[in-house]
Amino acid sequence: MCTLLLLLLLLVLSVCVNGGGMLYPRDSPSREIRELNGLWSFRADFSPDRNAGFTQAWYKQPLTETGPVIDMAVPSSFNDITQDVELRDFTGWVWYEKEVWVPVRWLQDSETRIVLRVGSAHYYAVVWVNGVKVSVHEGGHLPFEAEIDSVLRNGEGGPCRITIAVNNTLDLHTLPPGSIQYLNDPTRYPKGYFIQNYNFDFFNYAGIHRSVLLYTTPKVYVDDITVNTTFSDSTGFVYYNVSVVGSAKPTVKVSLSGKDKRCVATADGVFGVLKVPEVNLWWPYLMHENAGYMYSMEVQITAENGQTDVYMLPVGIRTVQVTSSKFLINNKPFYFHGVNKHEDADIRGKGFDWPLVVKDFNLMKWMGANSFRTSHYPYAEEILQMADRHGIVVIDECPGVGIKDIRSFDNKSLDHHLIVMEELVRRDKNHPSVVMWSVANEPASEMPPAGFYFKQLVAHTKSLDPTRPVTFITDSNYARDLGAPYVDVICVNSYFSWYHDPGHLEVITIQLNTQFDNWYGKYKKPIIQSEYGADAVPGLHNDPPMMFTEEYQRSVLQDYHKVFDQKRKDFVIGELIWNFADFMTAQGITRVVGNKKGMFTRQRQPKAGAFLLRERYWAIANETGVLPTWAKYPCH
Ligand code: GCB
Repeated sequence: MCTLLLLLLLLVLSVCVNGGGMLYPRDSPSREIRELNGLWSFRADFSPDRNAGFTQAWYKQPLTETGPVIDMAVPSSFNDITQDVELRDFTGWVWYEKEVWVPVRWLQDSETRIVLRVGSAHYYAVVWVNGVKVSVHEGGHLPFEAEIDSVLRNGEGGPCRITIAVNNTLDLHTLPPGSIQYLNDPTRYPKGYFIQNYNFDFFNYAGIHRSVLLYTTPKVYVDDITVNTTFSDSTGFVYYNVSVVGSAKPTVKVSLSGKDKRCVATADGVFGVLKVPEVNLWWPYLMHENAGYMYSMEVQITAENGQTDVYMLPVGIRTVQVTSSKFLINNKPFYFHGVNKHEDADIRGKGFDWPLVVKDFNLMKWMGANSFRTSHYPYAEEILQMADRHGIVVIDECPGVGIKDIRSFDNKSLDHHLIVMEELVRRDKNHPSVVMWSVANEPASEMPPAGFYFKQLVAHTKSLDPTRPVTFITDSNYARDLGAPYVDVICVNSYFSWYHDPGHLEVITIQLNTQFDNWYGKYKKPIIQSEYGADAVPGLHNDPPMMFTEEYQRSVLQDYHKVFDQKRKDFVIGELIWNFADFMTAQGITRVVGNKKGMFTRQRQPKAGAFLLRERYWAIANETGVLPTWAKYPCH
């Protein structure tokens, strides 16, 4: 009973901290959606200071009237769409524009609220509707919105012109940090030459990466919903909190239906609890034959004037808990046998693409992967929805990557980092697949400001969501890491026989044993090997193994696995391979057209390592003995 009351209290507290909502747009009897994906007009601002678009106010007129435009696909990164090397490597403002007709019925009904939503634009974005600025957003990988009905209704009619300027310049106070470097030596560089430096190992793809859409709600609407779940014996409990805008005393009706559409629980009021008899818990893939069970929660609000709004939220009922040596889902030990990913593919770069998403989930399931980390930034909401439905467990990482410089620990950076965590938790808090927040990847956590920085960051994240553990990914020395005391789970990256002692496979087992014993000895917290691996150029072979061959990659994995198999009896709770697939990086002498540590090529064809991991992951899953015969490897 105490736990239940505590959950309710935490729920109310967490909602207070979160403020306004960012619910995924869904249609319903009271809401409509219009996707604006497809072809947009596009112009990169090649002026020396990249500022001509603003000084000449390109947003005030159709983009074609400002100069030459090209067709651009949305969503997509713009970098690999043309044959132009300058556009591929462009740094600065690019301009997108689309004309759309807004349905007259939306405009005529003054009780309809019209919202423009951008799923993600990398990195800064400014949005105008018919030349009127409606939104400015800083940070890629997360959605932002603007209410635009007043702009549309005050206009002169005709199609609505949406202009979005996007800037891919990172600076030291953004996540991830980067910096522009002017190279002024006229004997070596052209006049005005500059480059962008960044401390992370993936190509800085840019543009409008996720869907742009218009959607409607009534003026009185469900602004946010937060759910927390638990269970006792066979009864599930869904604690919910609904925030409503536009009505002081709305009537709120909530109901929960199972997969068969039958209603299993109802409740009234802005917050409360749904009691679910004979609950179907949300279980991870391969841990239960009915993995990824999702209920549908319908929230219906009615205002004093009779106006109603309906929102349907998918809900999975599960618990998460961390002990000194275990990660528990629904009170059962969970072992992460999974992958690290990137949003990355040929041509579209980081642009959202359904065929790619479905293929990647099929490959993960083929491999027996039960989890992934959203290295090194939040992935599209649709990917998390897939993870919910397929029971794939997610470590949800914010874009805190490349925090290597002393200046990226200053107050301005910290403030921005806290805001990004707020946006991330606000967006992803209701996904059962998300079991842990990662606030950063490989920061310089031995630098003195790191102690204060991570203490604040972890505490803030826990105040936003008291129900999930928090971590960051470290590659520091266990004895000098100043952030590790604040995390719930230690996540360590190491590349023995690759970046250290390259070519010496024989060091792996000894160094990995030492790594685990040191970290566990000091912190007594469960450990995930959050990255390990080696580059393999597909089709390159050598026996005995040599670096960059498929045989070497396979051998590195095998040696790591020997140690995992010992330590997972004790306190190692997971292994995430770096990386699921090859991915693009900046050009440099250690990268051969990108990072080749994938188990799959960038085109998603398996390398030798993929088959090894497949054997291993299915074997681990079978140890639990819960799988019916039909699900056992090799199943298809
Ligand atoms: C790491 C980073 C990851 C890199 C990887 C590598 O430690 O977290 O972003 O891509 O190593 O391959 O170097």
